[in-house]
Amino acid sequence: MRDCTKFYIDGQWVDPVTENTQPVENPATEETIGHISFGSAADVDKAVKAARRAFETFSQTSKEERLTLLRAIQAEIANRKDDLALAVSDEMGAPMSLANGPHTGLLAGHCQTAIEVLEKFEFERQDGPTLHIWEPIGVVGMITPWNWPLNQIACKVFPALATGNTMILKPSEIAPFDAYIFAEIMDAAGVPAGVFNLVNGDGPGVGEAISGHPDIDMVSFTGSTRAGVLIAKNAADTVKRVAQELGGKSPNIILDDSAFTQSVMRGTTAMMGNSGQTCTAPSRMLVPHKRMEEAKAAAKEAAEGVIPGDPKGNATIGPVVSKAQWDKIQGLIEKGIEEGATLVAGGPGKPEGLETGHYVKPTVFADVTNDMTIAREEIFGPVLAMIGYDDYEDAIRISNDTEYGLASHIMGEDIETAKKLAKRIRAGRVAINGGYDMNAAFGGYKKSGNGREWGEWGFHDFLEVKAVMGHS
Ligand code: TXE
Repeated sequence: MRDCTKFYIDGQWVDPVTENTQPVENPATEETIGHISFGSAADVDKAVKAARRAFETFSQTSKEERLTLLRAIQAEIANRKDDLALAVSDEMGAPMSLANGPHTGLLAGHCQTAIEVLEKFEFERQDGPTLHIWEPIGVVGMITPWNWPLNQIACKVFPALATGNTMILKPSEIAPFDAYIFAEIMDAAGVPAGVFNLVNGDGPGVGEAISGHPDIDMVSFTGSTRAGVLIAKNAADTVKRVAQELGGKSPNIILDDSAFTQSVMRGTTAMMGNSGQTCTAPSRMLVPHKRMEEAKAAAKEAAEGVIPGDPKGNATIGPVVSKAQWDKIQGLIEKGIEEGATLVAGGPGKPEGLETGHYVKPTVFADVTNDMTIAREEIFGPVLAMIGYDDYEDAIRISNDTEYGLASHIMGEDIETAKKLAKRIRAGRVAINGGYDMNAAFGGYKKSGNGREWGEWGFHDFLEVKAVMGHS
């Protein structure tokens, strides 16, 4: 049993101001696997005071001092990699291969990127008569979700630390154990007291205390558009900076000249990865109308090759994170059938033999039109919607006909055509033929959010710019 009921504040493991112990479930077994405390505004206040005190000195540290710190954290991450992977698998149901691979790999990757960016980053620049200085924004509140829990912590903590900020992290109450180990890593690496603080709890209890706190300068949030809007509203009175990484409904345009069967299969498998719980998931596959039948066959084969099951076994995907998510996904699968989409693979209910655990059948819908609910709402489960298009113009129109704009994908041989199309998509990212880069900007247009994470882009999110004039 993991009992992680303390908070990490001012370099100490402390009890919550008011005891409020809550269970945490393993979504694969539906058993309680441990406990955390839900904090309150009083705990947030303690953490803010510690972070504010620490900011006085930490903001004045040199780049070299912060590089030394990041390298010490990097070494501790390597020491605790197995513990982190097991925690992620236990709390959100990720197969061990995924937990040992991308989940922990992204944490280490963002740490390495922050080191490389910091080595080169110039915090001062003379522009004609003006000296521009980049300074840390101050105390940052970080609110993170459960779907890529380590990645989302890494995207915020490392650039914030590299640029001299202090912080309070509230991880998801659904998947909090990896964050607990992360706090142990920060402690073991010698992060000065008050620079990094961890307070657990839910949105209304701790999240709102963070977004509304008058002495927090910025809130960096990843999660649902629903919560992102509430956070921005609650933050408005204190005029703090709000960075939001929210939902997505990403198009994946399969061009006629792509290696068609392979592209459809790859896109289908990618949709199912992490049980579909990825904000950049290629959830709307756009295929030429005339090739819909071919696409159906390829997608069906790929979906049937995705094996849901025990995360500690050889399954390709685990369960989804909670009963609430399972219910939401089932409702949307039912809606797809009701609204007339063709069910090609999967469907409602649990996969055979997996009655315990929040397992979802890898599901593919074809002949979907872009006005159907399954084409508009973020399902956040292993459910693909295949939509037909007539020509490039139609593909672009459908791609942009969404309230989201986080990611998009294009598969095609002619790179010049793919690049032309990429420029017309209203989204923060376009991956051509699966392109991927840890230094590429990550963030959304429209209701997918504000601000940019990853690489140097993430540094700017946590910096103020000061102009000093009249000195030369
Ligand atoms: O997210 P919430 P939920 C989407 C996805 C999913 C849906 C619901 O579609 O099905 O959101 O997931 C904290 N003030 N994404 O309900 O509620 C909460 O405690 C401050 C997309 O689990 O957004 C947790 O730490 N904080 C997404 C975090 O917000 C609040 C990742 C995320 O929880 C709050 C996850 C409030 N009022 C879900 N309410 C992505 N962009 O990757 C909640 N929280």
